[in-house]
Amino acid sequence: MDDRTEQALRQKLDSANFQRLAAIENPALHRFVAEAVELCEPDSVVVCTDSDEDIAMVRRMAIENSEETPLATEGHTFHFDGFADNQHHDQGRDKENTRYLVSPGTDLGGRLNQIDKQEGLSEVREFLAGSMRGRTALVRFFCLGPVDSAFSVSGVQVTDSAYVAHSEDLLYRSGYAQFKRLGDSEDFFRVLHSAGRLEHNVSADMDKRRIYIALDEQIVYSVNTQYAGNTVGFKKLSLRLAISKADREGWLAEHMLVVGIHGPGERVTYFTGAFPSACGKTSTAMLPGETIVGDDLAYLRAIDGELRAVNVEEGVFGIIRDVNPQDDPVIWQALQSPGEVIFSNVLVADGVPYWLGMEQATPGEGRNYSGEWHEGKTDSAGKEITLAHRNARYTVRQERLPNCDPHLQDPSGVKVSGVIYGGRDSDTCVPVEQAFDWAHGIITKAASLESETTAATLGAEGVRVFNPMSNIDFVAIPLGRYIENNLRIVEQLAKEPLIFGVNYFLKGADGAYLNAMEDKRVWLKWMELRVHGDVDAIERPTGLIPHYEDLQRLFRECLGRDYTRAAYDEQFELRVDKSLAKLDRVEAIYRESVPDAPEILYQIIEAQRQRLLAAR
Ligand code: SPV
Ligand code: MN
Repeated sequence: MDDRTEQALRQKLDSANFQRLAAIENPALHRFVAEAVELCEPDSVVVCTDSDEDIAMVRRMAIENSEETPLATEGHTFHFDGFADNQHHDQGRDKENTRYLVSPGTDLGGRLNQIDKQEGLSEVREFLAGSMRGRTALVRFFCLGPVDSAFSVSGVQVTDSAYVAHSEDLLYRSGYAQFKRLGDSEDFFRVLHSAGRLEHNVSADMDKRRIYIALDEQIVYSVNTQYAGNTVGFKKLSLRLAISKADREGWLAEHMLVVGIHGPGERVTYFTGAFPSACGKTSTAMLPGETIVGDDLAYLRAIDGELRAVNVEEGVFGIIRDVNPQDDPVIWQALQSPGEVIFSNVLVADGVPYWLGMEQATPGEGRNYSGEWHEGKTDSAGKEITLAHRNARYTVRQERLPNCDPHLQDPSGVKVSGVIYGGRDSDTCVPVEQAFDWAHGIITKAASLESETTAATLGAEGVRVFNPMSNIDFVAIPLGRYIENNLRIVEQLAKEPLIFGVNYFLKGADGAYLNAMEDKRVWLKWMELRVHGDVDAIERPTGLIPHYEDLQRLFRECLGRDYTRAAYDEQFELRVDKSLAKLDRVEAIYRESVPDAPEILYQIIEAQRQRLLAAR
């Protein structure tokens, strides 16, 4: 360690903590921590190892500093994020203020929110300067993906929020031991976070909320926010770093669940699935009777001719709204049982958490993110304050779930046989449809994905937006190149996985959903059978759809209920005009804003257009 670094560290780290950091012989790590400490000026720094005591200490700190408060059930705590009114709050990802720091001459494409590196750095450094005075900085080490595997990526976070660090302990594999094996490699993700000035334990300066990402240096800066999507650096912030790294190294980093679908006999077939936030991803990963590898982030690699996937995480930061015994029995059970769970932005009354859509009686008053809450409470603009936030969340370790897949920690991941893409689409796509082949699927299901916006990001809800691969917010490389990487991964595979499009949100003429939430169980079982060639399909201009009889049998077997021909006809109707309009919209976006879109994209779109016109 150079003198200057050592001097900076010795000022704030006592000898035990200094030794822990020095034991990782990595100059780039030492410099990163030293610079963070010099900039943010915490009173002290605690370096956490992988030990149970350190993890327990972080949890205790979160309670002692009142970022979290215990609930009645053992192990449960709650946390609130900032709230001024329904328009100004800290309870979703802030896309507006999440920017890439780019050097002059670098062009990431017009689509990405970017800022000149010098300008952005000086702004965020100004907000971070002295931000940790009076506080303890925590240094945490994590491994993204299973440890000791071709997929493993190392990450370090410096944060002054014990809630953030505690969340990370539930969500990620410990990585102190892995950092010790890194040698002097500079190839690791770095995240520097400060919650900034606090009022009532929440970030107060929301107007100075910034999340800035330096791709080349693999550093994320996050300040004046606590919402996990803006601060838990190894979630979406590192997904951006991972997409850039994967592009350089020839693999894929995706906003995807990984689930094992249990077919006839002992057969387990693995699928990955990309859905925008709050569009059924976690509940697909948690289907009753199936097993979950991951619910949010996956790394995929071609290994020995197979597409293999791992969960980047080992915990779930899930949307709690609509979790009820009927629709999400596994999660419901975990949220009712003792054991570590963090509830965020729920209503609390007498030590019990409540949320929207839980389908239980809820109290007329209690405490929520707006302070003391009572039914009918409004914000300063006269808008209703709901009892819990629509993007309220729970954080839980996956191994606590009875449906956790045995391959969660498998260093070689699971073999992917099918890939699913789904958005929130009220009027165009059928509930389930197989693509003709990989390229057709990547272009018409993945790269053409559109979805109506939700509460998971700040801003208006219900607006149809273009969201290729459900990854638009995180694609840190030119979009055409990213699509090309997805197209080309199959060149290394002995057999192409099947691609499916799903739509859980189709509505009828009366505006009501045409499907129940549980219907997705049937769609997944059908896909599983398709992978193995156990059922036939009907060819249409947009792909291959199920035969009525197969679905009728699966509805009976999986859900114990009848599925009528009339329901099938309505759900699987070919909406020619809507499908054509979608092709036009998508093509226009590529022509206007994706200069490096591959030519094959236009060819596949045009061929689909011609098939639709012929069908009409
Ligand atoms: C999402 O919004 O897609 C999430 C939660 O999974 S977070 O990205 O952490 O906000
Ligand atoms: Mn997500």
